[in-house]
Amino acid sequence: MNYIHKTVLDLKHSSPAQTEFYQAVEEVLDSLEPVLEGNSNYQRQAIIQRMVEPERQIMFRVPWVDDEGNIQVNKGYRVEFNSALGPYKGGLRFHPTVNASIIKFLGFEQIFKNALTGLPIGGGKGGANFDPKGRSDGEVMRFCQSFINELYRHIGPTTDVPAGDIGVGAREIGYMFGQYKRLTGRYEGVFTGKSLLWGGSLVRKEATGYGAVYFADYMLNARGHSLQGYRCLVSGAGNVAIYAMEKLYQMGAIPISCSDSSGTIYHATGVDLPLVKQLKQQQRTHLERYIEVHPDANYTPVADYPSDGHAVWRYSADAAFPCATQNELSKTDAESLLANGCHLVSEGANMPSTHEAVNLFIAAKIAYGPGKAANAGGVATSQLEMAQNASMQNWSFEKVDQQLQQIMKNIFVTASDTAKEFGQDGNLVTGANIAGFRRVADAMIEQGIV
Ligand code: NDP
Ligand code: 2IT
Repeated sequence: MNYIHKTVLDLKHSSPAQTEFYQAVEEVLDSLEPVLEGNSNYQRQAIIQRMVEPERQIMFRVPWVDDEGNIQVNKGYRVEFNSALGPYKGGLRFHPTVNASIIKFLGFEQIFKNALTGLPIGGGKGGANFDPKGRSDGEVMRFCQSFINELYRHIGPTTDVPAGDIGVGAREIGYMFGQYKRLTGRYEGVFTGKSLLWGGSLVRKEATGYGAVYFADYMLNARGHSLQGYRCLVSGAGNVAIYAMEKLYQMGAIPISCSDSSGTIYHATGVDLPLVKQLKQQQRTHLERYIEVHPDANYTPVADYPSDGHAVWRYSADAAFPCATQNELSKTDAESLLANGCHLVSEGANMPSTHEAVNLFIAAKIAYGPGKAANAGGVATSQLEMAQNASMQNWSFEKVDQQLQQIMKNIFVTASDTAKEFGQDGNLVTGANIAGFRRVADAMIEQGIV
């Protein structure tokens, strides 16, 4: 369609060299053709052009001093993408690969993901090209303080509420909250993913991984199956992957792999989750150490990965849960998964499958839950944390977990009903994109040209 094609072309001129951002935009816009054709008002209102341009983008210098006394300089970002549905909400990523394209793709995805939760949250994302690996707690603290010395003036509990993402967990949120409090003198719910000691919510830590597994189970239930006995490939060994594996075990499935930036573990009898938690959460070390304890497991270092993809997806399994990072599942990986009998993919990570891989899953009609639907449990539980902070309450684990399950179910039903409405039964990419889009677009129209 001309309108969509022209918007993407204009974007490539106005925001050059942002490959991941174009990928995320094209995936959403491709799905919107039927809804745009059926409603000329969206085009008259220039909704697409307005949606692909962030409301505000902040880029800033983050200088800090390392343990040797050297001055280090990183680049910080916060992209406040869309506030039609509520305050900007989305995580912060600290990883050496962070750049404007990565933050914009994540912020763009976040708009539709947050809309799908049905909760009052807009979309935003931020981060820095800082690598916390190998840094002392003191260095991480000084970096976080410097990051907040600029960011504090842009965020607030009713304006923009950051949380964690890759490289940002409870430790980093603690240091950032402390500095925000010192600078503003205010003790308020400006971050989510906080420690349970001072304003965090039960289940937030587990929510993204648990949510991706609940979503998988709802997809299977609709096809007359359940996760019981499923052998599952998981990638990643961070916050999302660990709690996805925990929930898989609780639901009677068996996670047989995990990975990190150094390599992939395959353990046919089931991943030793307490060991992975110890290696990654406490020792902050590489997964290679896993085979010292379990010589029967297989470890593939990154150097030995296939040139056209990732070692983790070349094993045989019933289901796959990509939970590490973007574009970690290639076309060849998807072909290998399908050839080996995989019939369920639930994305804990953001945009982990390439566009070609997604198309193969859709064409094969397997149960495929795109990230913006399947991993929305994290941000949804962040909103439950905001609700508890605002009402000065602490809800029980069971109460939050029940709400998380209900939200994941609603997302599945909404995406699946919307797919059906547009004649694409079972295509949750189309369903999720259109359902998220309609909610945001209609709110934007009602709020005028702003
Ligand atoms: P963590 O930092 O806790 O873990 C990330 C994991 O992925 C680590 O095992 C890391 O390896 C690995 N990894 C990260 N980047 C790469 C890379 N470029 N190549 C290979 N491995 C990599 O992050 P999260 O678990 O929080 O996030 C994982 C994914 O889930 C991301 O896509 C994130 O955007 C998404 N997500 C996170 C949510 C949350 O609530 N945290 C919510 C929704 C989505 P290593 O340990 O070696 O660094
Ligand atoms: O990608 C995501 O949804 C997140 N990193 C979580 C965002 C949040 O605000 O909890």
